[in-house]
Amino acid sequence: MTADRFPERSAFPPGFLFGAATSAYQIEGAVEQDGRGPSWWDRFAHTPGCIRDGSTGDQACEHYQRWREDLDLMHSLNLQAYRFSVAWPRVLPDGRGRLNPAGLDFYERLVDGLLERGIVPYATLYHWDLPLTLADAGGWQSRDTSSAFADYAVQVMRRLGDRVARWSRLNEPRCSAYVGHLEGRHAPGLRDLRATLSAAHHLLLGHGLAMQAMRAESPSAQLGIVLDVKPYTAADEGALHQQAAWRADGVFNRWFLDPLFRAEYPTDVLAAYAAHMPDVLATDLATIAQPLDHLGLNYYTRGHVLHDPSRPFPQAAEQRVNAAHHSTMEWEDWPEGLYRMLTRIHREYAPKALFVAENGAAEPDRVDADGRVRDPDRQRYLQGHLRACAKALEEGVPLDAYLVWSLMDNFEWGRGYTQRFGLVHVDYATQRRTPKESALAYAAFIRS
Ligand code: IFM
Repeated sequence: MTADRFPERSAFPPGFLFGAATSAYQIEGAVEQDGRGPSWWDRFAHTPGCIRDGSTGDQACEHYQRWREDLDLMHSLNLQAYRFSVAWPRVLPDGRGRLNPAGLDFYERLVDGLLERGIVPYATLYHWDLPLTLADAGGWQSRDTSSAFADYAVQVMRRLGDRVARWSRLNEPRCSAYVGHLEGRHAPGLRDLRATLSAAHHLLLGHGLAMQAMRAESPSAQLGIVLDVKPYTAADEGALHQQAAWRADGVFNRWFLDPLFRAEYPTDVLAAYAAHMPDVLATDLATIAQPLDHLGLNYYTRGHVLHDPSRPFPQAAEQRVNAAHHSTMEWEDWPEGLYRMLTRIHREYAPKALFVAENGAAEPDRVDADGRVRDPDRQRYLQGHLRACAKALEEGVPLDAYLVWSLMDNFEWGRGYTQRFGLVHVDYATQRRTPKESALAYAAFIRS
């Protein structure tokens, strides 16, 4: 796939939206302002040794104070849609019960500000900032958290349901479960397979319960979920390596797609995990597999793997493809994978509508003496992935939006501020925003 120019704008149907995405803890700051309660990310980030550069999201991009300026910036970049997340602890400081009106007021101002500027609001209800009270009561390992999530979702829906175009309940349940409970790199920092599978199940259950509650509250709302997806290729043609790639696909992709679309866990992975599974009640899978109005995909890179029996299931070791460009996250730029995931998910799971909820690259950006931020690798990355979208559209995939991760540089979780994913550069000392060259090129492409 040629990746050195934008596709023709006419490759995208009328009504297709181009925009950008962020999440609350990564940009808002103001963690103690206006009645926000603590989340497990506040505690995790403040625990010595958990964040690579010792930073926290306490201040982040000060978006809580600077949201007007940020909306103007989006408008100046011709963005047509903006995906943000609602911080659960801003709305319900204890996770359930007492509502914090100031928290909802903030998101209401944000949504109204987007609409005034002609930008379509996409809201995510959970992008990893679980209220600390719920974390201390078992977090996602407890079924109670799933029902607390549904109650919270309805509260937000009541206030903003008439103005948000698209609701996603969860962002990347895989990442919440695996990176937080098995790899220990995200809150709550565990390394335990049983905890991981329990969290994954209760996240999905929370999604299903929230779907039911939100549908009952507002039958016409557009409801979905955002999954991170990753194609796995075998670094060697041998059957053992192909099988390893399929197993890795099972853990990363099918473990979430199958329950959501088929009301079942994939049997091959389930066989390997059986001894560590939480209680799955008879009705759980039907609750999880509510019909979705849309599915958001976060795509960054592929996994290129070799069979490695010395590792735990899925016994797959990732290999670096040396010739390819890699971002500062060490992620390979491989647009073909986005095309493959879009067409495969359309073919095998047939969601009514698909959108790219996140796609982007972290690069070693800096502001040059002339005030410009030159980021040709990000521009190439975006061009290649937009071309992948155009190719998928040509083949009938019902794709209707593409959102860059991220609007601006921000707190990259366990890596702190060491990674710059933004279309807009943020100088954290002054909070000065500078659109990068890729942002200007993206803006010109959108307008063209
Ligand atoms: O920054 C994250 C985001 O919060 C979720 N998806 C992946 C991004 C890059 O790591």
